[in-house]
Amino acid sequence: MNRIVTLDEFIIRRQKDFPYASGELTGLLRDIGVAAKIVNREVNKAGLVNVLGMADRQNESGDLVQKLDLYANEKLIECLQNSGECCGIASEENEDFMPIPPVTGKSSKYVVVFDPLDGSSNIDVNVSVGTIFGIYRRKSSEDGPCMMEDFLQKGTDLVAAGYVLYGTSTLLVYTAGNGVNAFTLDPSIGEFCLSHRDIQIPARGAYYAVNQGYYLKFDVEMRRYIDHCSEMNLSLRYIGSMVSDIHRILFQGGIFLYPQTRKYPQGKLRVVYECNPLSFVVEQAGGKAIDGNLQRILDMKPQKLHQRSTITIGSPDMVDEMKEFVQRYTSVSTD
Ligand code: AHM
Ligand code: MG
Repeated sequence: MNRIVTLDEFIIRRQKDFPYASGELTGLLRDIGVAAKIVNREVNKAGLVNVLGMADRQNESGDLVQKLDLYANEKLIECLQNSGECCGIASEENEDFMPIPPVTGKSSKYVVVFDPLDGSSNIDVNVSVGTIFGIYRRKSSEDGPCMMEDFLQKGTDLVAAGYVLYGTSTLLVYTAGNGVNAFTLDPSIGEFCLSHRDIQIPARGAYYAVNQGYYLKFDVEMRRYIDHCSEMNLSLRYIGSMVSDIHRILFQGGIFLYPQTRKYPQGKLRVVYECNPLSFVVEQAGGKAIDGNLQRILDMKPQKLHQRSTITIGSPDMVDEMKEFVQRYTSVSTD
């Protein structure tokens, strides 16, 4: 039988791969793992306790916030704040970033961005949700509090990123720029255990994921591409939780699209909290991610914390094909 490798053991071993690592990044990943276990416990019993339903407010981006989102947000903030392994955090649920004062007098060089509970419309109906996170090295001086510039970095500057999927089992998937590994929570011992080493996304797959209900609101070239997916006999799978949809594609191949619509002319998904961390994971697994202008997502410099973007992400050959398809169709229709 293979020996069990826990998340803690794995990240400590990997720390040795970075000659100047001080242990802060290792500590941060562990904090995120702890918060994920706490959130997982609440997600699992959400039907039993009074955490279901809408809280009385809307989040910064105007969406309805559900109570479990607030809980997950609080737990992540608590875990990251108490350890002092980062100097600031920015959450999709908060309007502004939060500087974190040094805990033991020593200031940290990292900031963390996260979407505490992605796909929250799924909570009430017992369908998968997830947590998305990204870690950047700060740009501002370590002598003072973190600044906005620390959070508005390109995705190419990410030091680590990942997600937790609260599904039929709970998985933590992360990359520190050296491949992608997945850890499955073993509830009997309360540990995330290495379950999938060096994940490689298939070059193409049998699925496309898009909110087909918005079909008539998409631009004509996007409608043509979606027709093409259907003509190719691809199966449509759309969970409405980006983490879950991307997770399927990471393992089985396929393409996920969230194009512009009339309601979301810039796209719906947030660059800092959703697009960048998931694009980093997918690229590290050999996939690709581009925006509606066919530019690489990770090269985009966000101008504000809650900036949204269009996105096409997934298997490399399928993203390339979609790009060529849109380029060809656009040039034909403007000729
Ligand atoms: P959330 O962070 O408020 O949950 O919103 C993000 C979610 C994604 O997980 C998902 O892909 C998308 O919104 C679904 O949006 P839509 O219902 O418009 O298709
Ligand atoms: Mg989200």
